[in-house]
Amino acid sequence: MARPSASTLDPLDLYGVRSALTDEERMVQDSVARLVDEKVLPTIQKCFEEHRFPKELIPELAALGLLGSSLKGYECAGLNAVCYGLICQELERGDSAIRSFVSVQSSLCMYPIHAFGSEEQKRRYLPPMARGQLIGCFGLTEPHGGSDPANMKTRAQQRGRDWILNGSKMWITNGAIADLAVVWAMTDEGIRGFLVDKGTPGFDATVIEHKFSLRASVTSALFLDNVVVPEQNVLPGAVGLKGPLACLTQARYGISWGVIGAAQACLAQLLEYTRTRSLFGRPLAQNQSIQIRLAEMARGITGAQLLALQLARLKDAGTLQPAHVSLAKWNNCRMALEVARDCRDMLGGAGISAEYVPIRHMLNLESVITYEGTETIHQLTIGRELTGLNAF
Ligand code: TGC
Ligand code: FAD
Repeated sequence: MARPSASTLDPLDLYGVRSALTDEERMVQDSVARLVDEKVLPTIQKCFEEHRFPKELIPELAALGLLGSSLKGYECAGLNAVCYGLICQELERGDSAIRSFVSVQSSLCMYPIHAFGSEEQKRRYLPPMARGQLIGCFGLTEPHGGSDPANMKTRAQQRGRDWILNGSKMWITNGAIADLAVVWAMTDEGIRGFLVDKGTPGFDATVIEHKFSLRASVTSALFLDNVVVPEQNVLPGAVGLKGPLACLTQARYGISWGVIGAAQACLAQLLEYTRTRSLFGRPLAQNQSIQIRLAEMARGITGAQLLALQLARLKDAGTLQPAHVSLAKWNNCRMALEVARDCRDMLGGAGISAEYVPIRHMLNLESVITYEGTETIHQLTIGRELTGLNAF
């Protein structure tokens, strides 16, 4: 017989991580959650089906201060690392595409300008980017192999006070809707970052169609054919692979939190489904094997939450290392993907229907576990940290 649970625990937050948050952090989480409930969830499945990024959300994201939210000055909100994590978590509860948009704008475009840009570049680009009036994209990956960006073929050669860029970039989020591309190119001194404005002659961005994943996000290829970039558009503070990798650390941090939201969305729907669906004369949720699978999900989500919270503490303390982020990105993406896949399975045939969220999250997470460093790249980063031996 079913025994009603006396538990007051939140199934999506078993260890009460929310109670460890400050009032400000809770307020940020609640305001983003409201935006997701009211503006993202009602339309996102249709956007996914139509292969369309909901550009109309950009002013709403900007109005809440979600673009460049952890940067200080230049009209940015200057929030702490926990807040940035919670923003990503709530947005990805809606869809990875929305979190991707905010990750790219904040961590991959505004961050390098803030960290490595001249004062003039910061003043020119950051305020309109925070307002959502200027959209950025980040071009690091190339068609011949994204895992090894040190081997990039895109070249920048100095000619007087200008630089001439030639090459191509692949799988670039926001590419075709961006007003600005942060393009990383090899120079005689090493890799450098270039701010390429939309409309610069020789620069083109084309949409990659027919994706099965992140269908509500714009993914593009970038082409650079003798593109002239003035010296004033070169990031002065970044020379070498360290520059783009530092941006990836910021974005991977956000992903480590974000994917928790996707897993929570799947589990929430599954708990309801297994409670109300009756098979063999009892609720599906009253079978041991189903409960074990649900418990596994709660274990995964709880572990990921605690990991993310400690990651935030390290980030705010200024002691965050790339290996910390690699462990969290690997663990949390793997956890979320497995939760989404298992939820899809427990929904039976309904699991392939657009009426339920797990299949959309599952398909999105196939990208999330690949981009910002594949699972293997993060495992090898931890391996290198543990052994001191480079296996790349
Ligand atoms: P390696 O010798 O390890 O490093 C070169 C220099 O960089 C430093 N470094 C880092 N700095 C900051 N953050 C990190 N995460 C860093 N990792 C390394 C390192 O200390 C060194 O500094 P120095 O002073 O000695 O020069 O370089 P490697 O060539 O061996 O490569 C290492 C490896 C494989 C880990 C790196 O290439 C890598 O991470 N590959 C994966 C590439 C990747 O993640 N691409 C992502 C593209 S962007 C994207 O996917 C956006 S999706 C956005 C969305 O829609 O949300
Ligand atoms: P490859 O590097 O060719 O890897 C292929 C396989 O080989 C992988 O399984 C990998 O794990 C494995 N592998 C690689 N090296 C080793 C090794 N040493 N040992 C064992 N196995 C190995 N990039 C950007 O620059 N900007 C963006 O905005 C951006 N957005 C993206 C959006 C989407 C939807 C996607 C799918 C990708 C995006 N990317 C972006 C690119 C992404 O970062 C790359 O896809 C990723 O880094 C992997 O590169 P690759 O696809 O070329 O695969």
